[in-house]
Amino acid sequence: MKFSIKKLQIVFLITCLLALLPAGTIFAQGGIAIDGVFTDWAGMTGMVDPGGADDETDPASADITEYRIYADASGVYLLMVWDDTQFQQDSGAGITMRGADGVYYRIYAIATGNPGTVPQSGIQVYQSTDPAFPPQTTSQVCTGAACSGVTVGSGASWVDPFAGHPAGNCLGTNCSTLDTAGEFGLPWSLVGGAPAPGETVFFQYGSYPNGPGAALKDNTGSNGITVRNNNGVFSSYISTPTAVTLSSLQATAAGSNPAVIAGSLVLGVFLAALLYERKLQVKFE
Ligand SMILES: [Ca+2]
Ligand SMILES: [Ca+2]
Ligand SMILES: [Ca+2]
Repeated sequence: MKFSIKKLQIVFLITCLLALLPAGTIFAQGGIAIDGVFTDWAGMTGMVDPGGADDETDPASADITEYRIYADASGVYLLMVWDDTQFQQDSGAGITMRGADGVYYRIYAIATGNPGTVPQSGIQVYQSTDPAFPPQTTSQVCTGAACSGVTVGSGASWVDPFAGHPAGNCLGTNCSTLDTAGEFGLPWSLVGGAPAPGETVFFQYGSYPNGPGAALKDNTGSNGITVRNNNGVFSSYISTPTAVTLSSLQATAAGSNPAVIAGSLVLGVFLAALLYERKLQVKFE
């Protein structure tokens, strides 16, 4: 009898802890190898361009199709995808990140050549206090090989999420079925540090053919991907910027989060019940 109550208590406690996590949380399994092979991204949290196939034609090389994010204690891993499998002109795209330090970082990558690749020299990192990255508040963190600890892998073998769209709207022999992708590994120290337990960082993807601080062309919409540190386990999920802003505020004032309040109440009742049961046991012993 005593054993089954304990078992129930454990199940109840686990249920309470799970209830505190944001809806839609996906725990990534394993890690990402930065090697130009993309099978390790299967099942990782990603967003496909909600604009659909071939929604950017000016220039067509600025047409991006999807991105994915993975993170663990070692750093953050990004996947950026372009519709083309070859490039007549270089095509710059970037993932903009709201870092744990409240600063915005843009990880800018330039796809080039036939078949399309992103060479190590094609990676640049910028920071700004303004998410629009105006020149007066933007500075370069590093570029190319000087981006210490950054790893780059790429290739034209990503399966196009809009496979079968007209080949005339992309460049390359297999471009209606394949895309050029770059995978990048960054140490947290380069992008504002790792989020502390309970804190989040936020990512959006867009193309900037005229430079990392120039006008945004194609993008994957206003929603983005959030990475949250759940006591050392990093989860990622799709969210709105507003939800992230609120969540970030809640990370420094945890009491204001309704889910945390509800969870705390449930835990409080549970602990009270546990103490009451202990008291009864002491009484009867
Ligand atoms: Ca890989
Ligand atoms: Ca697109
Ligand atoms: Ca394609």
